[in-house]
Formats: sequence, structure tokens, C-alpha cells
Amino acid sequence: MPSPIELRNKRVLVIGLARTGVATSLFCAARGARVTATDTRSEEELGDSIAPLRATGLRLELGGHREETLVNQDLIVPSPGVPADAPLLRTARSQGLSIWSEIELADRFLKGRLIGVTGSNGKTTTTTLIEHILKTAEFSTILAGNIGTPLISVVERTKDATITVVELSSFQLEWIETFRPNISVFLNLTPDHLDRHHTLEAYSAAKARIFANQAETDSAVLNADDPATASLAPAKPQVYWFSRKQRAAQGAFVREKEILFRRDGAEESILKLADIPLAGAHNEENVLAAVVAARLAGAAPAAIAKGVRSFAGVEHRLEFVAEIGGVRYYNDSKATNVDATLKALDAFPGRILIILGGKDKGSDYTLLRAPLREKAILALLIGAAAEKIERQIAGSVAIERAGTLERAVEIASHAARQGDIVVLAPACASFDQFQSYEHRGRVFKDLVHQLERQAASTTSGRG
Ligand code: UMA
Repeated sequence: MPSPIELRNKRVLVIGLARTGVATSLFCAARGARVTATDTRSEEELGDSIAPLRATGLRLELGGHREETLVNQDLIVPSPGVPADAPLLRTARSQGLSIWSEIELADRFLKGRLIGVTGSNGKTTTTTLIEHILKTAEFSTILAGNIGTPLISVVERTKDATITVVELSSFQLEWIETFRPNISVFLNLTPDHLDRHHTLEAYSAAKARIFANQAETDSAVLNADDPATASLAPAKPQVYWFSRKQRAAQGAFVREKEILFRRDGAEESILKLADIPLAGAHNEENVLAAVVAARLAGAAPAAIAKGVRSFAGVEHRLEFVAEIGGVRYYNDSKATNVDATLKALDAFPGRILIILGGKDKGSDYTLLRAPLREKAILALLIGAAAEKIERQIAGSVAIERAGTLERAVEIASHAARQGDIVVLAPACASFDQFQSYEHRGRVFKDLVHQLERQAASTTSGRG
């Protein structure tokens, strides 16, 4: 790890006061820094979330940022949600001020080892799975990062024996200087966040910074099946690969439906594909990546197999909810775009009843036509985007305009037969009918559990 910096009496400007900014301000203030914390939102809009900051007496600049505040700052820490081309950051850069993301600052103080996971899709599942495997293997672990817990907020809990597994976004990697994971994992690269990074090259370059400070003794784990990722393989750290399609000279791969790990010519059997409790080819990739990272961190093959088998998955990501009368229900509320919905359709062999719709993000739903024709038996449409989706998928599958999630679940429960799959994978944002995709997913699960209770009482009534 890089050597810690002395924060005492340093002037630190923290920009953005949601999870990251609040945790960063408190961390710096506790170490004697002279913190100014600023947000474009007003005091009223920020509400109680900044109460802990007020209690420390640090300087608050709310309802906008002032360029004068940049004068004499030693360090600027922008939150991930603050774009690099925000006027304040542009000015700070032109003045040559130090700009670090919160993960850079955290890394200066972290103890133990660090595993960093990035990529366009599958980050949360893979990060959570690696941590779960290592915990199963009886390592002392912490899960943090883009997953929702700022890395800086866990620094105090780290010890020399800790392995911190951290999900990393391009927004966080954009402002690193010496940040260095012992093991880095790069899952895949598809266009995302182009509103922020403008070009795929800039987005890819920001993500590839995960390797920038790794040394020869560190490891990098990359997806051999994704050419865009494979082309980013770094020179310095030891490179390991994972692949569903080809044999990896160093890393994990699949042979005769079994996952193997290979290092320095020696092969180990880890587990059978059939033992993976998560649906979908993309989850096989996530498991392969996690196998390599966990093995490199020192987990034994048997513990890795046990960890994978006992992994319950991540909430709202193709999450299994219940089986009622032979019909399996899945919550994939995190599928807020067409690409994620395509993955959900790909995850099941067929006979799918899919709930689609919500707030449209200008998406092209015609991309769903072919897989719907091939795999689905009914599309239940909800929310504001229903009309557009119906127009774009008409003729590929039977359609019911359900309107609400309640009605969609009710219709699905009547229409589904034993062996069918009911999945909420809406391809849309949730904000027309729900507070968030999490809220939408929880409502769906509640509705399914209600059905489950009704089914149980009917059965026991008959018995
Ligand atoms: N703000 C300003 N000035 C600006 C822009 C924003 O003051 O110019 C303020 C906003 O008014 C707001 C605050 O900044 O108060 C928001 O900051 P934030 O969006 O960084 O919010 P955090 O709660 O700190 O969340 C961030 C990550 N957010 C983003 O990357 C957009 C969270 O990832 C992450 O979980 C959290 O830090 C902890 O590490 C979310 C995300 O959507 C889940 N990530 C993207 C993704 O996964 O695709 C990258």
C-alpha cells in the first residue's frame, strides 16, 4: 500500500455530500484536516444526511460551489457523481491542484490486502461472490466500494490480515494516483456512462487505470473471451485469464462442464458448472473470475467450491424468489436497460413470462424481438413505457397490458404452467411507479410471497 499522508492541518475540499462526501469529510476531519464540504444542493435538500458534518463544525458551502474556495486548498476530493468536466474541477485542474477520488485517499490508510473488481457488467455479483468465498475460506474480509459502501468508511476496520474486496467504477478510477489493488479483476467492457466519459476510449482508459500502479508481485485477472478487455492486459502484474470458451494457460476455464484452475502448468478441479446456483452464461463468467481471484488470494479449491455453492446471489439481480406450483419466479429489477434484459432472457432455456416496462430511457426495444420470439410465451407490460414497448415488440410474443406490477403478477400466476419461469426484467427505469429499482424489486417479491402464502393455505386447506 502507498504510504499514508498526513492530513493534520491540511486544507481539504470535499465536493458532493451524499454517501462518499459525508464519509470523506468525517474521515478527514477526524484526522485534523481543515475541511470544507460543498454541494450544489441546498441545506434543505440535503436534509438530515449532513447532520454528522454539522456536529464536527467543519465548513459547509451549500447550494452551489464557489471557485474562490479553491484558493489554498491542499487536496480536492470529488464524489464519483461529480463529472470531471464540472466547472469547479476544470478550474482546479487548470490551477494544478491535487484531485483525488475517495478510493485514492482511502488506499493511503488501508491495512491488509485489496482486491479490486471493475468492468461494465457483473461487478456487484462478482465482488460479493469473491468476498463470500473468502469468508467461507475463513479469511477476515470486508466488502466495499461502488456497491454502496464508500471504501473510506471501512478503513478503520482494516487490519493487516484483512482482505478488502472493493467494487470499482470508472468514476472512482478516474482520479487515482497511486491506488493499487494486490489483485485486480477486469470483467468486460461494453459502452456505458458515455454521457460522462464522452467516448468509449475515455471510458475504457478510466477503467484500465485499475492496473496503472500494480507491481510485478500483484495479479491482474481478465476476461479472455472479451476482446475489448483482453486488449487491455497490463505488462507489469502477473496476468491471469478466465474463459468459458478456451483453455487458459494461467487462470480458470471450463472443460467438460467443469471449472478448472491452472497455474504454472498444474491443473486443479474446482467445481462443476451444474453446482453454480446462479442462472445465466454471464454468471458463469462472474464465477470464473471469482474463482481466479479467490484462488490467488489463497483460498483452497474445496473452500472455493463450497463458497460458490452456498452463494445466494445479489438482491434484484436475477434473484430467485420462490417456486409456486412448479413455476419459478425471479426478480431482476436491476435490469434497467435492454442489455440487462437480454441477459435475463438468455439465462433461461425458455417458457418465460416476462414483465417489461417502467420509465423509458430512449431505448430500442426492437432488440428484444428475436429472444422474445424464441424464449418467451407472454410479455406483461407495465408503466409509462408500455405503449412504446408494445409497438416495438408487437408480433414477436403474446402481449398483455397489465399496467401495474400487482396486476402483472396476478395475470402471470394464472397464465403460468408447471415448469414456466416468471421474471421481472423490465428494461426500464423504475421512477414512473417506484422510488427506485430496489423498491420495485421489493414490491415484486412481496407480491410473489403473497401468492406463495395463498398457495400454501389452499394446499393445507385441501389437506
Ligand atoms: N454533486 C455536487 N456537484 C456536482 C455533482 C453532484 O455537489 O457537480 C452532489 C449531488 O448534489 C449529490 C452528490 O454530489 O449530493 C452525489 O454524489 P454521488 O452521486 O457520488 O453519490 P454517492 O452516494 O456518494 O454515491 C457514490 C456512487 N455514485 C455514483 O457513482 C454516481 C455510488 O455508485 C457508490 O455506491 C457510492 O459512491 C459509494 O462508493 C452508484 C452508481 O450508480 C451505485 N454507480 C455507477 C454504476 O454503478 O453504474 C458508477
